[in-house]
Amino acid sequence: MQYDMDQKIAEFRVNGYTVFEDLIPVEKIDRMREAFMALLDQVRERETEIRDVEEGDLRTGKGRLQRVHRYCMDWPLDPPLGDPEVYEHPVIVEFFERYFVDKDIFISCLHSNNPYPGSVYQNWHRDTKLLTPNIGNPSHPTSAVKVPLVDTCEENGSFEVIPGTQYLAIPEYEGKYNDMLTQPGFHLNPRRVNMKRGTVWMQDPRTIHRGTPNTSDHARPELCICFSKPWYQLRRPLIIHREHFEAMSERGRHLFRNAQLID
Ligand SMILES: O=C(O)CCC(=O)C(=O)O
Repeated sequence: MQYDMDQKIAEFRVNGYTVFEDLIPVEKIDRMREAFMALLDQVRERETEIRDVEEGDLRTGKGRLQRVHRYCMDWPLDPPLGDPEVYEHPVIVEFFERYFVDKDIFISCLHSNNPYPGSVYQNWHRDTKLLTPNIGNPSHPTSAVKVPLVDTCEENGSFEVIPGTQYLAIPEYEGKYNDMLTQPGFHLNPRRVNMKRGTVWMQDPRTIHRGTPNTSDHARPELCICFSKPWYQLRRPLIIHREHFEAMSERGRHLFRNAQLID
């Protein structure tokens, strides 16, 4: 599949997200889902209380219950999850190098947010603080590629986003978006990010969004890989296993150079 990268970057800048259809073979995604769900189900069995921080071991499920029937999990680079044809996919890396105008980007998170049947709306929110009050920065120093492991749709809790809100920089609004946007009569034009597996999408964390209820009979797992500018300071370190780091290509080691290695 050929992509018009200039157009994708323009879409991302205009809408605060963009979609690359059919980037990853579906068979690969299906193998990843099987491994991912085995780990996520362990988190789900273990984690019965809502908490703020992921707990546990990467290889037996490092995660948490975020909200009712919605689980976050950090995932390990054990195959088939840690696949260079995903995390160093030339299209994904080129996208972020060009968006950040920087060849020295690094991978700063391997995370996921996964609504199970019974999950409810999240509040409208952003995934980052306002860095420059009253100035809508043309770009943000960190952004993510999301890799859905199932087809996503209105029934299984697809992501909902309000395009174009990434440049909002009014300090008085911060932290109040849900109250503002759910007021009766507030006019909104949100979009659901529905896609076939094998498709990936890029999300500017500033764009206002929320998770939606999963009313289907299956979970909606989705990998999140964050890419950042070289100077970006992480709130919590990305942890990966040394054996994976040592087996990576030169490009892979460069992308994961700021990760904390464990044995
Ligand atoms: O993936 C989703 O459905 C929403 C996740 C999200 O917005 C978050 O947890 O910040």
